[in-house]
Amino acid sequence: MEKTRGHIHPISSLIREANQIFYRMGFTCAEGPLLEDEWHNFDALNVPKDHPARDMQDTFFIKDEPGYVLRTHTSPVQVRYMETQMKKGIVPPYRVIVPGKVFRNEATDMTHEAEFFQIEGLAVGEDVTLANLKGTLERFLKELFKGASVEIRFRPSFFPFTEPSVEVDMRLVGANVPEKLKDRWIEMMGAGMVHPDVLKNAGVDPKKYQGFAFGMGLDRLALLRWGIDDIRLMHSADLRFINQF
Ligand code: 2NL
Repeated sequence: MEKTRGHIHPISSLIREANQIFYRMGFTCAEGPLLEDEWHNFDALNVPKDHPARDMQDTFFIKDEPGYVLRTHTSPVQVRYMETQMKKGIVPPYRVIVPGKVFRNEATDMTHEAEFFQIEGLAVGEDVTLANLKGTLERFLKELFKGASVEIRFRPSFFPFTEPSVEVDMRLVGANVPEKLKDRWIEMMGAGMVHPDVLKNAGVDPKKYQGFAFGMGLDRLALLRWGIDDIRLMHSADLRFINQF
């Protein structure tokens, strides 16, 4: 009889690969709760009380636990990481990545799911710059898309928790690049320098330290990594799809 064996889901495989690449650059990996308090998910991150992201449409509030939400990003884990280091008496420099599931109270369609995976990163130190951010992301994408030559560019953007904020675009050039991606700029993630108030809220002295941070959706990254064209396959549990990995 034919032997069958399990396969690693592309998202899990990406998390493992990203962990390894960032580990080689001195990052550790952190995890945190899916059920968060509003302080860690919003206030500490400089997200105003009247910010649209807090709206009923975007956030799952917990009816029986006022003040708690399903985390809308993994950033609260980085805030917790900084707080914990401080309590242990450990000062920067440190670098951490946080892969994990996040939740948005949105209508679902072919490109949107209410739960999805993100990976965020944070580096804090006495002389951390936007150039360090660019070098780190370039190295990450080059190792992830090995075989292709990878270019990245920053465009100005806005997030409440970073200043300045950027969108990071990537362009793949080379023989092994799927035709659809070849020579095209693709938006990959958001990033920036950690807002001084966010450092302060997490117990880090913003006069002494700076940080960079970035966040990206893993589903889209997986589509690009393996040239998959329909995001819905990712969570379809269709073995014809999963057996290819
Ligand atoms: C996106 C953008 C981003 C961050 C995440 C972050 C975390 C801390 C402080 C400051 Cl603790 N920033 N995270 C920063 C910029 C962008 O994500 O589009 N993600 C899918």
